[in-house]
Amino acid sequence: MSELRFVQISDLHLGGRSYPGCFKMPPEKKKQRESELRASIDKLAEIVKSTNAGIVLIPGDLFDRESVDNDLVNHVAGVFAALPPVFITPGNHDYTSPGSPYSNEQRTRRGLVEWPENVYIFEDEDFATRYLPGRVDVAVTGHAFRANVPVTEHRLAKRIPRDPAEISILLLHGSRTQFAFEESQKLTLPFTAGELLAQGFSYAALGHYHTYSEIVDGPGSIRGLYGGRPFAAENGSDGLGCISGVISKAGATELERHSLDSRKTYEITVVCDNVATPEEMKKLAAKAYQESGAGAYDLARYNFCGTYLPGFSPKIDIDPEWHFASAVNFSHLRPGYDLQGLLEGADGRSASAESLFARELVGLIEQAEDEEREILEDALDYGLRALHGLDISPREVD
Ligand SMILES: [Mn+2]
Repeated sequence: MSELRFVQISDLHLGGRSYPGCFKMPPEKKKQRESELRASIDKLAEIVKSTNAGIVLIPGDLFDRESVDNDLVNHVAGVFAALPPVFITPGNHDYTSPGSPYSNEQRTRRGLVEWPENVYIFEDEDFATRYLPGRVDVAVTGHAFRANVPVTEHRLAKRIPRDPAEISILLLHGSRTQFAFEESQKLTLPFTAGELLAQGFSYAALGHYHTYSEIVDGPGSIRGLYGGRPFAAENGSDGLGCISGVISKAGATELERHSLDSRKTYEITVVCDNVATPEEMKKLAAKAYQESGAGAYDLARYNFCGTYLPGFSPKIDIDPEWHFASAVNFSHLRPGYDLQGLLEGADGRSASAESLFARELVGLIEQAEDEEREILEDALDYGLRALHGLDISPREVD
């Protein structure tokens, strides 16, 4: 039975303004981080060699945008030249266009090096199939985004025409609909696990979603896989690196994850119970920091939750000495109003506007469900803040 060792990576978003894992950081650190991410390409090449892979699969978003630095593109092309065949499906971020880093026109105009012959970049929206050089038993089918415009059609609902091969690989950048609401990425090129499995590919390398997930068929073979985001991210998730494994006509086996990001990410929860000043918040953050075990080399996201007493804007900065970079999320922090007191006060003759407003909103909240309920809870929060003369700028929401 034919077998093929592979390495899969996608969604690196190289050259992104704030992604990957750049957090908000001063220019010097940003430069350092960018050079680390560039070095991860060399690390990837070492993994491809040490795992003895015969193919590299990149299902999209290798680059973050059209106007990525020449140096970075040339570096990637140079490193890839020393690898076994590399197949790339341009995603919604690194779509093919006259201005794309994959474009031949740009190559001469911008001074980019030529993409090496062992790198196969799919160029059309329609699926196309190429045989792996030297292997008539392996065919790779892929497609390309041609703009960052969401594709809504279920393109896997119809059978993808392709040449036959013992091992058939699909490279797809799109949204498995079952997870659409868990992911912040745009819904594009939607498909269901059933539609993918019905295509009968040996294996599908999937990109676009930033969390790891597998698609398994009836007998339990891995038929598709999102490798996830390779680098640490501002939402507190660790980088997932790249995946190596073996593909046969029965699916993928021997899957192994290889880290590419030497920095760990910590998600740190800071529970507030009617805090009254920024100083109190800072003390709680310091305690959470000490208990977290996260250090100066690490990346950290602080999630504040619980309640604060109205009268100040509950926002603080994290000490830049604590971590290489940090992010702060205040969106789960709620004002600790005496809501019960306000509701009781709504009955009297001298009911305040605040009490009447609270009663009205609480009545609506009790009748509402799901998203509408959340909106009304926010309305109550913003409204009470406004009545207290507090900051009502929109909160960061997940
Ligand atoms: Mn994408």
